[in-house]
Amino acid sequence: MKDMTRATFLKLTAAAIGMTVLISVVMVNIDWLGMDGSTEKDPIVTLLNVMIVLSALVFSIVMVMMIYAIWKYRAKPGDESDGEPIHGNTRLEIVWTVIPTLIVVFAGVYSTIVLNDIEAEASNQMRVDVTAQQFAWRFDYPEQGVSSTELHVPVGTQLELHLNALDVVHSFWVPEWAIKRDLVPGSDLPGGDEIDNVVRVTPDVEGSYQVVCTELCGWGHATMRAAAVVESQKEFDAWAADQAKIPEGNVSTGAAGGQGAGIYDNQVTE
Ligand SMILES: [Cu+2]
Repeated sequence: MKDMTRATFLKLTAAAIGMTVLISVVMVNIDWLGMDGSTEKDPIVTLLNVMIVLSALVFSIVMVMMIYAIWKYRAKPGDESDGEPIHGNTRLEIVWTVIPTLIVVFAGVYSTIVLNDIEAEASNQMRVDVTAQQFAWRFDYPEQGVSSTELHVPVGTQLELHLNALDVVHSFWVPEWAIKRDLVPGSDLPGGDEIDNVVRVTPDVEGSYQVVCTELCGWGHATMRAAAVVESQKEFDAWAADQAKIPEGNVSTGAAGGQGAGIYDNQVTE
């Protein structure tokens, strides 16, 4: 470092910035999370992009300095001597402590702001109790008094999903909604309120989606999917009224949903 001229320093800085821009442009333009399906999606994508740029910056600085050092301080042919013993460089150590600290503090504060923002309770909410088990989903609507193996929801309404699992840990994910949360057994038992099992999401694009389990939960894990239908309030009300006619204990499996249900009924649950 001592023998680095100002010109070399500027060249390395330019190389690191150039590499950061190049990586950022490519990575930010990749559609990582697929199509939009919820109001939470946008702030999450923005957060992801900011993190990509920060990561690209750190990666570029490390790569440029490493490649420069490998080239500049390589051993001459036939040089078998040991490297010079080097100890300490206070200024360098302060710099490489302060910069990562600032980056991590910024990332922490920004993530917290985004999380508080997307988890804020809206005035129009609908509660759905989501129950996962090997290898099926069940959705109970306490306000409507109905149950289903398909998740039907009215568009533009904030869902308050209460998650619970009957056997092992599962994970609730609708890719287009960009929200994912584990379902942990025991959430409904005494002391279970210490498990943060409520997740809020506001689907804002009508259409058919899939609830996917993203926690490897057993042999049938890959089949553990359910239909998620985002529809107008009117269509939802009509569906809920239909569901209410089904006799209790006879949960509808629907036309498209619950592919995982029933397939592994004989599977031993451990
Ligand atoms: Cu699962």
